[in-house]
Amino acid sequence: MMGSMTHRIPEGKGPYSVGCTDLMTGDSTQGSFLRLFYPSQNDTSSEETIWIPKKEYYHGLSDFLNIYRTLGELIFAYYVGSVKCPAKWNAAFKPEEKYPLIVFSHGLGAFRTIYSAVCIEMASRGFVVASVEHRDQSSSATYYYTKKPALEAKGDASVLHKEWIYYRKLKADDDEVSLRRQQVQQRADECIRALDLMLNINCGKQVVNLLPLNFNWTLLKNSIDPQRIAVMGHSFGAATAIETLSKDVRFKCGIALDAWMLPLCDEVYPRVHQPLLFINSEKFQWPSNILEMKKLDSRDRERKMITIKGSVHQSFPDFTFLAGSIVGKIFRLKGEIDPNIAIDISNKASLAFLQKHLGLKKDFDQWDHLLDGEGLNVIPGTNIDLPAVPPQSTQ
Ligand code: 71H
Repeated sequence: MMGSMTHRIPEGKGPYSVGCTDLMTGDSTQGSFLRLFYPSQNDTSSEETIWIPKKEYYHGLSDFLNIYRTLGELIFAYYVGSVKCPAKWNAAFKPEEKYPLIVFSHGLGAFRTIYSAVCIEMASRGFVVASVEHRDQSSSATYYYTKKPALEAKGDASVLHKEWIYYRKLKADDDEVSLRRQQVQQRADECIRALDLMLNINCGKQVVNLLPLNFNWTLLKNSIDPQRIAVMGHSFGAATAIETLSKDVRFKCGIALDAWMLPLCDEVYPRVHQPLLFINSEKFQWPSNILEMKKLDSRDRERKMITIKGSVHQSFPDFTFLAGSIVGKIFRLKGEIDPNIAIDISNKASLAFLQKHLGLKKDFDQWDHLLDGEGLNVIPGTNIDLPAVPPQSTQ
């Protein structure tokens, strides 16, 4: 059904081998936690990457989906416990080139590891991709380390203690808009911190990874092009990408996958000067959400919007590739379109847009037509009928 041999997360289609590692810095929630996908040296020794690395993520997903943790753990362990994503775990970074960087932001109830079909494709085309795990209580689960004084230890020794943060459900008297606005601020700050961290590594600063991994970070020195940085995200993560653009001009463009606009307030729209691409699914969107996207339109700013026919909100995260047709339909993890075709359209349109606005010298312009909504299974703009625009006063 889910983790069967026939259903796999697709491999990257570009020329680079893809490596994957995790990085956590700082002994508080103020640090960074990210999964890095990157062009790697051909490394036959290293193994593929475990897709969902800890059982706590199953518990968090269970909470998010309103199922009992013990039942959820059983189901997830059975169906996806052995799933790997097609990137070589801790393979050596491939230096001697300056790669553009993408900071990726996940959706509500998601976490850093479950957009690997997108992140791996980008890395296989020569991007370094930092997939952030947010600590704003919108992830199903995440963790950080704190310094706890070791009571038994003599002197002032302290030990690092793991703390889990789970998804915060809406309470009866919660104001969703104000909660999401608060969260999107923290999310954008986390994207910016991830950029700071990657640029420090690029400058050769030593990194202290709290995770006990063997990875040579010094190979990344001078391997990121600080002029070529993009931010990308899905749903709440797409709102995060937009908020991030408004806060930090080091990000040169953004890609919003099936954006959920509720977390954004009107004041951010005029502050977004960078080019922005909206890639929407056919089934998730509705008029008021599209109207919010339209508020970002301006004559002197590059805005593109396309819709992938037959796609659903879950066409962007990885579960769509693992579900069989029955489970896929019941949980709306799959639309009418083959998930591989849908993600190819999304990835190719993204690559074409990134080439244009980061000034890359690659062949991604072969997919320029997708940005105009031309081609099979894609439409320009939106499938959503919008209320007629009232006639503009000429006074
Ligand atoms: N929901 N990100 C969740 C309502 C629809 C769901 C997620 C259930 C996932 C399995 C079924 C959709 C929205 C809505 C903003 C957003 C991001 F594993 C994943 C977990 C989360 C993969 C992707 C995500 S989904 C998402 O930023 C936004 C508005 N959504 C969404 O939240 N309910 C609780 C029931 C309300 C809070 C489809 C669905 C899903 C099944 C699994 F079984 F395969 F794991 C995953």
